[in-house]
Amino acid sequence: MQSIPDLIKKKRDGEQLSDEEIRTFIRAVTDGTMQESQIGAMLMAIWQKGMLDAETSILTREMMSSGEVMSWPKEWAGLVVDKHSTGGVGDKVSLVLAPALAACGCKVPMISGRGLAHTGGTLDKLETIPGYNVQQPAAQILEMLDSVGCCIVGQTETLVPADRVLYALRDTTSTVDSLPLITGSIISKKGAESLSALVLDVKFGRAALYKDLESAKQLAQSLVNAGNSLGICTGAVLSCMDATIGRCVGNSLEVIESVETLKGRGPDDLMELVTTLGGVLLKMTGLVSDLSEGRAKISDAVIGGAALTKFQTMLEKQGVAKETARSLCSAHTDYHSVLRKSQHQRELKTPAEGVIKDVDGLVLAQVLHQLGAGRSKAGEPVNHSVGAELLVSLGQRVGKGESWLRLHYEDPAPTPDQMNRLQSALTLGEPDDTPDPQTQFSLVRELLLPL
Ligand code: IUR
Repeated sequence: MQSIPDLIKKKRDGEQLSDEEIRTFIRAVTDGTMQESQIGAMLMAIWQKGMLDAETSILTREMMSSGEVMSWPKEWAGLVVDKHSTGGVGDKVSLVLAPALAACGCKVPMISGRGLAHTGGTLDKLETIPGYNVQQPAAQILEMLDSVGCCIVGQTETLVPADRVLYALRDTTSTVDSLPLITGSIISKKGAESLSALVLDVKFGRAALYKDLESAKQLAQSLVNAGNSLGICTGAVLSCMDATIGRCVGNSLEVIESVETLKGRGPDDLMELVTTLGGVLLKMTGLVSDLSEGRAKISDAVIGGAALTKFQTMLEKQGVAKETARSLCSAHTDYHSVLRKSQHQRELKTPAEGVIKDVDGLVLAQVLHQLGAGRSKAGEPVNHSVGAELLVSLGQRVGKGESWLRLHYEDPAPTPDQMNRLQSALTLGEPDDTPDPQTQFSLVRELLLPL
């Protein structure tokens, strides 16, 4: 067998690694026999020389097999589905989509992550609900899928241990943004969920990992190839991540907007994403015959209240007191009787009359991060109540001095410089501008569906 330095040299020199060599690499990472310096060198060689699709598929499979792989009852064959998003601002899709899919007959073992840098994480959002426990044993996950159809939980210690080692070292060796390494990391974890179908929400735009549509498409294709190579029916949706998804950013506020959406009062852009991603999954499972039927079925589950009922039951199963879950999900609730409200709010005003042309989601997210809504290092606490509500819509005509953003903050209070930055996120067009509704308000740009 080749030594680890030989494997590093081979990739460093731009050669293709064999299946056996990739297996040796991942085993040595998992069993701790590969030194951190060697792992770092291999990561950098992969970052620089890349991998062929065939290598990426084997890397993904070996990473998946480095730990436990879940198994499901035979009767669920074809029905076990999940979604992964490459990360956004105000991205609360999972909170609505998981229960909507459950209401349509799917089994959704959603394993989610925490926020890092300017992007939010589903687990942080759900933890704003008192009692919600993201850490669930395998037996409870099985029970929840059986009785409710969905759960939203954190990564367990036993799933894909190789990724924990590689991800931490990618962070310290500047090798995060490598197509094969991102692909292996994301898809191995989905493979360990033993999914029937997977949809990827691959974002592009100023608040996304990849800024332009073309590079996001390359990532989408790489993820789709790796998913399909594991036998998961995999599709991707390319969606724009320039502004915010919906009107709320920040953990507590995003839970409120998600529950409002489950009550049929959600913003159009969020509903577009939920129905498209869900529609693609329903089509891939064969529960519907085409995408438009899938979209309609998801929309009915949300608007008709079936998804809200699933959400309420999921909360109870994951540790939320019955009374709290019922209060959150009742038609006319005071959300802040359940979710903590920030101590302070301040409204920002429009500097002139005009049309709302643009809101820079990245700037909003960066300032909110500085005010405590996000974390810079894994494990740091976040302030759940810090956030912002957009009070206007793109394309809306406004007068001078109208409130366009409500900032929710605690300690630290925003500095004058941070207030200026927030204000700079707004771009006003001339009062007689007429924006094209199709290009301005639709987030979904392209679909990459299996044949
Ligand atoms: N999310 C993951 O699970 N893995 C990655 O490499 C990235 C995001 I970037």
